[in-house]
Order: sequence, then C-alpha cells, then structure tokens
Amino acid sequence: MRNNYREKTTIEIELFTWGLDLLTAEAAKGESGRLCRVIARNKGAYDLTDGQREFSGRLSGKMLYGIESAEEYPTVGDYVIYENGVIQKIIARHSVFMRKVAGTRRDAQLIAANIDVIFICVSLERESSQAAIERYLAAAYESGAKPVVVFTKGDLMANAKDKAVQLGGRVQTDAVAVSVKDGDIAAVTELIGRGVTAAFVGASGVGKSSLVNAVTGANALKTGQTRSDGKGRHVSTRSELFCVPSGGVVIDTAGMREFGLIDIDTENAFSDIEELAKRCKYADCRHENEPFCAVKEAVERGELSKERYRSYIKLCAEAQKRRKPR
Ligand SMILES: Nc1nc2c(ncn2[C@@H]2O[C@H](COP(=O)(O)OP(=O)(O)OP(=O)(O)O)[C@@H](O)[C@H]2O)c(=O)[nH]1
Ligand SMILES: [Mg+2]
Ligand SMILES: [Zn+2]
Repeated sequence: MRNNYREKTTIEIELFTWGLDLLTAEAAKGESGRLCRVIARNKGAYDLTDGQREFSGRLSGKMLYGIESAEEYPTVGDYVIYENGVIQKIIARHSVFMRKVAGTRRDAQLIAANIDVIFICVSLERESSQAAIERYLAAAYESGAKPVVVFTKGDLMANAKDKAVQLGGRVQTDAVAVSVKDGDIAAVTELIGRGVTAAFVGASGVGKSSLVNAVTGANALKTGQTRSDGKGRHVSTRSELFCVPSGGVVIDTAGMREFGLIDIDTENAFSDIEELAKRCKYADCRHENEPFCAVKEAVERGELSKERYRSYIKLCAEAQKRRKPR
C-alpha cells in the first residue's frame, strides 16, 4: 500500500536555477509531495514550475476552506507543495512585498514573495516626488527584501547617473540609473546573480517590463505606452516570474497608479476605532500595553474583532515609521 505520509518531498535540482535557497529546501524536506515555485497567478489557478516542467495547479479544497485573509493565498515567488494534483501548502516566506488597499475589507494585495531585491523603478521622463519613492521604500523595507531605486530611461537625461547618486544619498538607499534603449543595464544585472530573486515595482509606464525583457534576453512581455493622463489600461496586469540566463530570477509586476500603502486614511477606514480611542486614559495611547485603553477593552469584551484591531495597529505602526524624521 502506498503511504504518502512517510515520503519525502521531491526537489528537482533544477529548482535552484529558479531561485531556490537552502533554507526553503530544508523547510520543505519533511513534507510529502513535490516542491514547486509559483511563476504566475491566474483566475483560480497558478502557473507552477518544479524546475523541469511548467504546469497549472489549483489549491486543495482543504487549503481553500482554511483561508482567512489575502495573505494566505499563494503569490508569485512562493514555494508550494504540490501533491495529488493540487497545491497543498505554502512553505514559509522569507520576504513578501505587498500593497495595502484602502477602504477594502481584504487589506493586503500580495505582489511577490521570497524576493531578495526590490527594484523601485522611477522614470526620468517625468518629475517624481521623493515622497512617492519613500512610500515604496517603506513597503520594501517592510517586505524583508533589500530595496534599490532604479532610474529608468536614462537616455532621456544627460546627468542620469549623478541624479541617481544624489537621490540615493537623500533617501539613504542604493540608487542606480539605466537605459534599456541604450542597452545600459549592467547596474541592474550585476545585482541579479545566481540564487537572487528580484522584483521590479513602480508606476505604470516607467519601463519595468522593458527592463525584464532586457535582463532575460527574451521578449516575453508586452510593453507600451499608457495615456499620459494616467487613465487607460496598464500594459501589464499581473506579476510574472522569469529566469535570467546569468542565474538569477526576476519578477515583473503590474504598474500601480498610486501606491496606497500609508495613504490609507485611518480616520475613515477605522472610524469605529478612532471613536473608541477618544475614551483611552492617555491622549497618546498606542492601544498596545497602556492601562485603561478603551480600544483593548473593546477587543476583550468582543465588541471589536481581534483581526480588525491587529490591522489597525499594523497600519499605525507603518504610518509612524513614515513620519519619523531622518
Ligand atoms: N526612452 C526610453 N524609453 C523606454 C525605456 N524603457 C522603456 N521605455 C518605453 O516606456 C514605455 C513603457 O514601458 P513598459 O516596459 O511597458 O512599462 P511598464 O513599467 O512595464 O508599464 P506597466 O506594465 O503598465 O506597469 C514603452 O513605450 C517603452 O518603449 C528606455 O530605457 N528609454
Ligand atoms: Mg509592464
Ligand atoms: Zn488606547
């Protein structure tokens, strides 16, 4: 009789060329089934690779019914256990880049997981505010991956590289300038060595897909111009993962018109909690360990859900981080 329970995970050695790290391989060891990486997410199904073959997989019924928040769904870059024709579980992520969506109940949109580097792409074509870049930086630092600001379309500005150095100093992050048009992309490719997974994020039209096409040497992705008023469709509509010939892995993502991380107006989104907070003993109560906290008391009485309380606290912490003077 077959006893899957005692079997070990099958790990194709080729999965290492898809970014697999030893910690993840170790974590998967005790599982039965096949270790795969998510390369794209479709409606209801995922494109997976085990390193040898690519195929499509759905979530197991058990997994699907157990899901309580958006973060429990697999996302591009995740390592999953595939067995009996379905995805059985996600291996713990070492990083995850997400976007907070204002005003919706599902409070996070996962963009990519298990990434080492996040290229925050900013076009030199247009003026962009430092505040917008800092919003991406805050999310990148939160993700656990290392952010690098990438000025794109360097061919459009004479002193692109100086500008990158200046900005890098101001926001205390590495910053580089590239041009796909001039074939000047070494500053990015040298950061995508063997075993490294990098994600390209940024506004629509900054040239993320063009860069991914250039570093992979394949023209797999559609690129193009969106209307200059910012309306109209984004060219890319999902995250997608590719191998780079030099050994790393890159993830293209859909452009964002606005990065709604800390733009969320806590007063509107959490007016019930703000109302409660007026009754806290201390005016500067953070609703964590302070005595006589009306918010925590409401949680204890079951009038405010723990989940909602937690997302509120998380959001406040992020807003706090952003406001901190450098
Ligand atoms: N001059 C110049 N144009 C570029 C460069 N890279 C990309 N472009 C142009 O910028 C436009 C947008 O490029 P995409 O790669 O589609 O941009 P994207 O960031 O993927 O956009 P979304 O998928 O909508 O998020 C295209 O018309 C590209 O040809 C560059 O290095 N120089
Ligand atoms: Mg694109
Ligand atoms: Zn309080």
